[in-house]
Amino acid sequence: MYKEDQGLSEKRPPIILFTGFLGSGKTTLLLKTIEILSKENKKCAIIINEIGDVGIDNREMKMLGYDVLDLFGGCVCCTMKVTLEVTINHLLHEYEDLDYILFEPSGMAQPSSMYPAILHCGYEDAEILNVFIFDPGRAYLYKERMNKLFLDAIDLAKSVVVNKIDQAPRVEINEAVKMVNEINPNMKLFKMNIDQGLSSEFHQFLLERG
Ligand SMILES: Nc1nc2c(ncn2[C@@H]2O[C@H](COP(=O)(O)OP(=O)(O)OP(=O)(O)O)[C@@H](O)[C@H]2O)c(=O)[nH]1
Ligand SMILES: [Mg+2]
Repeated sequence: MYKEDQGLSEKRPPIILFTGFLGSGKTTLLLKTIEILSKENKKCAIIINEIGDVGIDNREMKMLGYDVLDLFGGCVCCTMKVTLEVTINHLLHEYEDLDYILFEPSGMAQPSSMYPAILHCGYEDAEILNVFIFDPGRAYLYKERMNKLFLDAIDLAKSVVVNKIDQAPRVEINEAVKMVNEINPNMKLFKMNIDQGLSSEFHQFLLERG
């Protein structure tokens, strides 16, 4: 009712959700993504768990014209659902001309736990661009110790970025690709060294979803 009152029912900025386990490269990808999007004159808002954690300088980001909303208190999955919902609603009502919302949940958060809050803001699954960042050097860990978490995360992902290909031996990269393809053949897969920049295919993928 609130949304209709505000006349905001039609266009919502897609949410790009950067999921992936600790240290996989989420923040690096988020930062490169806003760089690309802002060059295309897209207006982005970023939601992250704790600014200090990810090394984003709030003042610097604000000077560049980005909105950084800090969800204090750590893990979104267990304690921050209400806050996430409030934050997204706030963005939708305060900034009507947003092109994208970028969100990096904590590396400990189960991606599926983010969905209820986002869907509650009126989003549909198709508007949530869930990008899972996968460090192939950790494939053994996902396979043996975190299988359930991994299956859920890949199953929900619209895209998987197999990252750090500069570090991983080819056999590990191939194994990582095989693992994700077996779980979710519908997602779009990219192999990248995010530190060096984003591939033009990924760039295109982002803009197509805008
Ligand atoms: N060699 C290499 N290092 C990378 C690549 N992408 C990211 N890194 C490095 O990996 C480290 C972790 O990257 P982050 O982007 O902070 O990872 P994160 O997933 O946000 O980490 P948490 O938020 O702590 O879970 C940083 O030192 C990055 O510079 C890559 O493609 N190759
Ligand atoms: Mg991070």
